[in-house]
Amino acid sequence: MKVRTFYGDNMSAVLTKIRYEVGEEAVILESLEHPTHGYEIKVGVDNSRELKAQEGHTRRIMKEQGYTRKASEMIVRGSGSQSGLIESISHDLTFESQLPFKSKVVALVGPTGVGKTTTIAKLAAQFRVACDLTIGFISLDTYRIGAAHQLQTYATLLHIPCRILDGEKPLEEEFTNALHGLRKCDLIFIDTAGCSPRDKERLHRLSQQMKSLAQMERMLVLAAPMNEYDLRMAAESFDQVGYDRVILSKLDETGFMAPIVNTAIRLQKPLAFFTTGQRVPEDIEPASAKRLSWFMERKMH
Ligand SMILES: Nc1nc2c(ncn2[C@@H]2O[C@H](COP(=O)(O)OP(=O)(O)O)[C@@H](O)[C@H]2O)c(=O)[nH]1
Ligand SMILES: [Mg+2]
Repeated sequence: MKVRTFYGDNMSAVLTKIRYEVGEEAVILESLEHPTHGYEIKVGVDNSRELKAQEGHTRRIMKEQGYTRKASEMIVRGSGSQSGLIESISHDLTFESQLPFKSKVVALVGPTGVGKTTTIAKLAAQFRVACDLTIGFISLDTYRIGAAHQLQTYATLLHIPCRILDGEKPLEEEFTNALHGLRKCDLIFIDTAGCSPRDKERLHRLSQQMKSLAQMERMLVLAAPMNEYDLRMAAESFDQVGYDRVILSKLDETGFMAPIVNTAIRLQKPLAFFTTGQRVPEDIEPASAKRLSWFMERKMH
């Protein structure tokens, strides 16, 4: 219920005003003579219909923008203020960007072109400075000519040791050797080959590789500009590979946040980092409800 205050020369003038503006639904809460305004009456107004209409309006916009019912509920619950939306997002999604990683070895997995290699370079550069860690790279991406070279280039620029596995040799042995070579590092990032969610054979191979290798934390990278169908396919496919946390990339590239927000809610995994551009190492930040709400609000109005 909303409280409104009316003034007038006398009681009957105020009541006429109330009847005219609010109608019969007004409930008188307080009525008194006012020292300067003549007469004052406070009334309670049932605004549930107004609120329902507002809510319906917000829900309609959310639906038009492609948000699922669960995501719309999250937004409607938090509508009205930015802090409300942040609270509502924090209720439905988990954010875990803090160090240390769950393991000394961290692999980034995900579809092709989402930004895995670039994100590894950003993370390495940031953590090396912020946490004074010695970092190493291992590339499992031996499918594409030049893919490992990209990681190697970043490694050279950042003065980070980098091992590229030979795709022709037994993987486990190669990997053990690479780990041994990097044994003095505090943190090792593994770059993996991008896998199309439709390429079942390669996905199976990647999941076998991941299982056979040393204990590691896996982070799934998903790009915000991907469409809902591809995001859903990727999430389902990479379930078989397994992952602990999620990185949302390329948030700078789209104002259409519904697909990535729907997916984040569906995944039920903690969000770790957001990437927001091509610059290495600047364009990466810890994932947070506040920043996600900012990206979502950019489009909502
Ligand atoms: N706009 C934008 N581009 C990005 C971002 N992250 C990566 N990229 C670009 O996406 C392209 C693919 O990145 P790459 O790291 O090779 O993807 P990978 O195949 O998953 O390893 C490159 O041109 C990157 O510069 C980001 O956050 N925003
Ligand atoms: Mg790559």
